[in-house]
Amino acid sequence: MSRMLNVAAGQLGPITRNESRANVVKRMIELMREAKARGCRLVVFPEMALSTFFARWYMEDENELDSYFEASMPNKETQPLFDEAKRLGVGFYLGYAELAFEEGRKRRFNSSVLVDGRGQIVGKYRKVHMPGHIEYKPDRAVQHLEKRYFEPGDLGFPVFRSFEGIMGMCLCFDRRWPETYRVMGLQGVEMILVGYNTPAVNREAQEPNHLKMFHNHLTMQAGAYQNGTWVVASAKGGREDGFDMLGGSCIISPAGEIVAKSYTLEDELVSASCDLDLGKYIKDTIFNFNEYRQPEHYGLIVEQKGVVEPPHKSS
Ligand code: CDT
Repeated sequence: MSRMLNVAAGQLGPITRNESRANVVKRMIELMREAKARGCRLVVFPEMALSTFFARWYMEDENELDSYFEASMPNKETQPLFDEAKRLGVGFYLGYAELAFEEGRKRRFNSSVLVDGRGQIVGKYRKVHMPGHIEYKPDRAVQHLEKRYFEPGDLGFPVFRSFEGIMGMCLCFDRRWPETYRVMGLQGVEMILVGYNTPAVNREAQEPNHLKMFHNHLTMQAGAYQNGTWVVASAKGGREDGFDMLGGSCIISPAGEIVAKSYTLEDELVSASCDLDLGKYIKDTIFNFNEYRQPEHYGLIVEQKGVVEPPHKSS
């Protein structure tokens, strides 16, 4: 049986603060229809795809904050996406802000779901690596309050048998961490789906802005190659409420090469025909985990969180 999977990254241009979810969903449905016309069976949308990137604003009003969250998935506003998936036979990955009522309390996660071509949820992921800060920082040109608004995910990095392959998910900042890919790599992942919201301008770090795109692709290409997996990455792009978002959506082969890339900062479908068996030669040779990994030497990775430098030699 062929294991070719035509996939697409459904990049979204800016979503303004006052844009309705209904309108964003309409834009996504347009991309799903284009994906169908190109023979794709899966479309990957960005992180928090239903709204502006609200973590750039400090909010104290809980009702205002809740207005960006989904208390169920699907819900009235996102149901048309699920209906369209079923109608077209085109699945999707959707990043969204999740409001959960668990352990007797309100919990907020930065989440994604994978939906198959029957409109059924195959799996859910909750973002593990949470960037930014908790308190308002008056010295910062732009706030990044994900740590305030979301708990770190509690589901780990599960993979799912779907689309005739082994699919995994992560979200934005997760893509910069090798652990993200390796935990899924150890479960035989064949395609990792990632949505992201990355500011195009680095206002905090002292580095040239062009490095933003370089690091975006560098980390994902390395993760793909070192685990012999496809990576399908979907960005938010363009000037959103006065802030430039990076774009740069792409599809990366298990050899680490970008095989398709966005050329605008707007709604744009980036597609490729992916052989899910392509990663096998990498998994069987250079990154044959069973043959070459030495986990007995990797203890520090899970035992220790931050850097512990060796003591200075006393003279
Ligand atoms: N949304 C998100 O995770 N953005 C991060 C910003 C990191 S810098 C605070 C990213 O990796 O793009």
